[in-house]
Amino acid sequence: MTKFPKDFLWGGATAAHQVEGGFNEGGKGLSVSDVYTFDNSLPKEKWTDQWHLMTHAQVEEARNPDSKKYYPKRYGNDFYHHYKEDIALFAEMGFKCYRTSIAWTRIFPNGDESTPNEAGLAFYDKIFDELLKYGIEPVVSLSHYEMPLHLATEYGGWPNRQLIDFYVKFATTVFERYKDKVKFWLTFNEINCVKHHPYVSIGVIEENHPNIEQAKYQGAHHQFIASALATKACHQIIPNSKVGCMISYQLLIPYSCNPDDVQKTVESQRSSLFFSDVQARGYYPAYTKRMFEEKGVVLETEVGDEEILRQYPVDFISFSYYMSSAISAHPENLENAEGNLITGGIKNPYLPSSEWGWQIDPKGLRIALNQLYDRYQKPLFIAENGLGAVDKIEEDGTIQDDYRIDYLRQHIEQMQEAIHDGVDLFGYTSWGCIDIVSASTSQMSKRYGYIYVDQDDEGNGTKERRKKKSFDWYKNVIATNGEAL
Ligand code: BGP
Repeated sequence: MTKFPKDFLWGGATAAHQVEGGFNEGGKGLSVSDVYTFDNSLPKEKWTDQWHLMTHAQVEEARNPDSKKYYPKRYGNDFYHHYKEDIALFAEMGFKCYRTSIAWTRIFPNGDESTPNEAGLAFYDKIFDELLKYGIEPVVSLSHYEMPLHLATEYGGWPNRQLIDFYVKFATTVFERYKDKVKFWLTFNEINCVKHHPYVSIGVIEENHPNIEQAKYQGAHHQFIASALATKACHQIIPNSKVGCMISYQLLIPYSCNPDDVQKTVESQRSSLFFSDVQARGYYPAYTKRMFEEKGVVLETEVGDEEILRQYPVDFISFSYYMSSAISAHPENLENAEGNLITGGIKNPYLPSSEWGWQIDPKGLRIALNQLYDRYQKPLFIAENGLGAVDKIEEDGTIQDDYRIDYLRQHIEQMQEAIHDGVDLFGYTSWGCIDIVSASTSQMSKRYGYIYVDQDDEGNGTKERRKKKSFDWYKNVIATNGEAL
């Protein structure tokens, strides 16, 4: 079996808003994720609607300190107070890198201040120093669904071009502060998720938004410019830095060989890769014109935008991979097919699903790696991959998460196949290396970690950390550089 490169970056991933807690400590302001509410008691058919909306009413309730509603993202797993213990556990597993994000609102609480919050900067100094003490490389996302709420409510989020300056100010502030500690940076987490999580870039979305597609792509244009300017600044401030884009990648498969299914699948996959196309190639692809016509999008750009995009593309492509989905052009004609509630596609009868309906397709990862490498010819980094599952504590106190080991083993085997195919893959950070709050459902019970955290969906628990069976398994994977699976 093919060996992994000797300096392969094995590690784990989290995000500030899902792991840290301390939402109102150290001068931190509220981000859109701190007020995002999700009612997971609703039937799964209602879940997608919730992802599309974040109303002013929800925001006002969340701002209300006396609100009785529980906002799990604010509490994470309390990494804010447990980071030394947690990073020591990552080091025990032998992590070569650790991916997380800097909460924008710890550095600029409202996002439009002229001077940064020193307490926030000092917090991440401590995190990065702790990581480097063990020789663990930080891989840092600048914005992981964590736009300051103030920029959403007072400026309308990314559709407002002023956000470019606020973001570049934030980026250059942290590049300067951490230039001797961090060299791997990701500009926006899952930048293509604005398609189904518009609150992450637009912020407050009422049901009757005048033109949501225009807002999504105008906001994306400003993010593309911001990403390019951040890439420029990063290379100037941190000479040996590497900047990546980050997309959510679902392999899309035609449900049948009907040419209509094939065409719809090609269009759907391309509409998702549109975001990495612009960031990695440095220009809008030829298919943009027709795609925007069909969506009713007319971009407002400024002189110089094209040049900025062309001059400062990203250095590498990072992506999350959890699942694949089958696409049918005529789902209404399918008698016994079952809809995939998560992706809006069709359930693939050849694949198992997780308890949350995510279709498990390890072979799809090999296809994804080859497709992305063929498309961009830039180094690849898997920034997220993992299995959200309900873990059970046995009588003897152990957690036998063989299902998670199987999931990860199968995906790592496909990474080896892709490397054998010639793909330049330089790192892998499995998602949720420690139990954290789910982004889409706000549940703690959707556990991904090698480390169990005693906390339930309402935030109750001792926060005690406990190694699962997968902890020693992954430790051995890293120790043998992927040979022992
Ligand atoms: C990705 C996000 C991560 C993480 C992951 C798992 O879309 O980038 O933040 O949340 O999905 O999804 P979930 O937490 O909803 O199970």
